[in-house]
Amino acid sequence: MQRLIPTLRKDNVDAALISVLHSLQICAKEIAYRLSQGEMAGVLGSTLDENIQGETQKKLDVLANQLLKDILLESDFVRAVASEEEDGIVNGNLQGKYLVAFDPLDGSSNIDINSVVGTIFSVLPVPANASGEADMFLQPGNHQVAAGYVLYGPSTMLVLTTGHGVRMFTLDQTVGEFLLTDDQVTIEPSTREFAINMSNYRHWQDGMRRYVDDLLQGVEGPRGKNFNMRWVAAMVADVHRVLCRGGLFAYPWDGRSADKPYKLRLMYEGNPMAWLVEQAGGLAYTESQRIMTIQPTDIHQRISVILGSADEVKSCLNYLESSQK
Ligand code: AFP
Repeated sequence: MQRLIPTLRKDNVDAALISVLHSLQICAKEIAYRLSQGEMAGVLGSTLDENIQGETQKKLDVLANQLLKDILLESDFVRAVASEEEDGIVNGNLQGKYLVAFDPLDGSSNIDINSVVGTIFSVLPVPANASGEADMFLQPGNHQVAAGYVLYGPSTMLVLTTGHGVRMFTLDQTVGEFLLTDDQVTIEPSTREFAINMSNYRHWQDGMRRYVDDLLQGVEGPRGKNFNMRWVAAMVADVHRVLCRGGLFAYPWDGRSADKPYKLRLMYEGNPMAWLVEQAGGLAYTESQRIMTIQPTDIHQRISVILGSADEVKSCLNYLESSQK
């Protein structure tokens, strides 16, 4: 089985970008090891600090963030990083060609129940006349040069695109290498599975409620087929399932609090997942726009997300559109 770096070389990926992805795989192996130590690593539980988004940080969030920062900023090719756990960007090498945005541990509330978590990342080119400020990162998702995630589950997997389709690598613990285990991930257009946090039902728009109502009616309803539902509460795991066997994943607009109508972050959740899903033949939208075309206004911007099997995403968007009329 092929290792990560030779696979990237075969795809003619720029040597500097390969080096950045190599740094990311070093971080992934270290984070995977710490997670596998569980309670014994002495890192579980809350630090009692809050990150800039008002969420309690877990010790492993802090540790993963620090590791990613330290290793990426050591690279000659990384100009700056942006993290879910950092208010502003952190500058690295002034000559670096790339910017890396990441969520160090997505689904971190799963850590204390020994469940699946992941690291999501997005690599962007440094724009011309780079300011050294956060605005360097404010590029739409279709500027990404690499995107992916590491899933820390029963096995550790790296799922990656550089624009040559989606590849899945599995960490072989015996040799400490990510080996290519699926070289052409594809998402079937139709599905019978959806993922959404149903407890928010009463806060959704009418169109989203009507869409889910019809899914729940199964063969007796207008969709004429039964649907299954899954929710891991870590985007990385829910999107991984969609990449493996299709499905629709949604975290839509909701009216719980006027100042926070969206949950997921554009730069290090929406964009990288959108590119992976599109590269695998699926679709990734907000209620009204292809995610990859959104012009970001803030590195921590939140958006709604509807992604997965193409026919099902279209169907969901039709419900939303017709309820606007
Ligand atoms: P945390 O990383 O803060 O735990 O959040 C994970 C997440 O942003 C995303 O990965 C999940 O899809 C979503 O939250 C789960 O949200 P619910 O709390 O509504 O289940």
